Amino acid sequence: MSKNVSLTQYLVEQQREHGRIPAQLRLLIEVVARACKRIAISVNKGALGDVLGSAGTDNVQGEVQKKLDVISNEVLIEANEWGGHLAAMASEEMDSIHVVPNRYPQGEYLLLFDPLDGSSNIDVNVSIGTIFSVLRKVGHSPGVSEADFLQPGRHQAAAGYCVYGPQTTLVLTLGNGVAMFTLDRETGSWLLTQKGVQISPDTQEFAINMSNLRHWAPPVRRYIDECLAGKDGVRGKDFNMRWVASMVADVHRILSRGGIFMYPWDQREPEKPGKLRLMYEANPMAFIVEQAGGIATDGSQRILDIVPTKLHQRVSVLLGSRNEVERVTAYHAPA
Ligand code: P6P
Repeated sequence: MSKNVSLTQYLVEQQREHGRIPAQLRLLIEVVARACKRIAISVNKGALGDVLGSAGTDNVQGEVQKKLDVISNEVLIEANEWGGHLAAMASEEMDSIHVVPNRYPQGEYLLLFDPLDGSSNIDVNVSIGTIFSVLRKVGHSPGVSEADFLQPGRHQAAAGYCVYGPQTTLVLTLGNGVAMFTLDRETGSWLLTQKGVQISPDTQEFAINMSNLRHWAPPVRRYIDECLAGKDGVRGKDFNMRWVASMVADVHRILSRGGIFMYPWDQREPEKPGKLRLMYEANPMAFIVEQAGGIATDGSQRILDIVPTKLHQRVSVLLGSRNEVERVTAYHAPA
């Protein structure tokens, strides 16, 4: 792999080869990538900067906001307001959409993000990340509202995440495969380190929060019990388990070496379909996973086909290696 293909060069080449990247979308991707660099700098300060601990406020999810949640959200908003590529933004950290102020030109795209996913890991120095999803503003009616965001994930123009770990890595899809860029801290450039990422269709590694075992629905319990039975059971092979409690880190591992990630519905809060949010966690990750040959369902349907009704709605998530996700999804089918 050439060490010197920058994100900008990659986007230009994608435009030449596939004509998939209008100027506004290319600007959007580059602006988000630059914002992720700024977030990485704040994350890496840790205890040396005034960035750890609680911000003393709650977000729309009713979760205590960490200082870095608020900082990251502000970085993404400030970076994207002026460019003329967006009509509005939506964030896990904001109750309602943020319309681009009138002092700036409005663009044709909508940007959704979880500015810093995995916040519980911030203060203990475990990988966290930024997740983003790009939709087109459909129709030409003036103005923009929350309704413009309520599109199924299959309509995404782009999706990506940045994982702030031992390396700072940007993972991106524009609908033509998945590419990974590693931040070269000496030059400040995102350099292409992998393209055409493919998830192994089979795996021996599952990711789920086992402490919820007693709360799962029977199909999930059956699948995990079979994995735990190992080579002496129906699967005929042993399984390993990983759970970082940071979706970005778990999904990045699955993209890198296969696996299945599960955050299913459970009976702790039965009125909620799941913990993770559809619009800015499940949809972008599902787009990336499918572009890498994996699949993503909510146990009964393709996540990217779910028609959203609320900006912050939650969803059950099963994603990763095709054959495993198909198996556990089949267990959910009515007998
Ligand atoms: P639990 C982080 O808060 C997050 O939204 C995902 O990144 C992660 O997969 C999940 O929640 C972890 O949840 O219940 O295991 O702490």
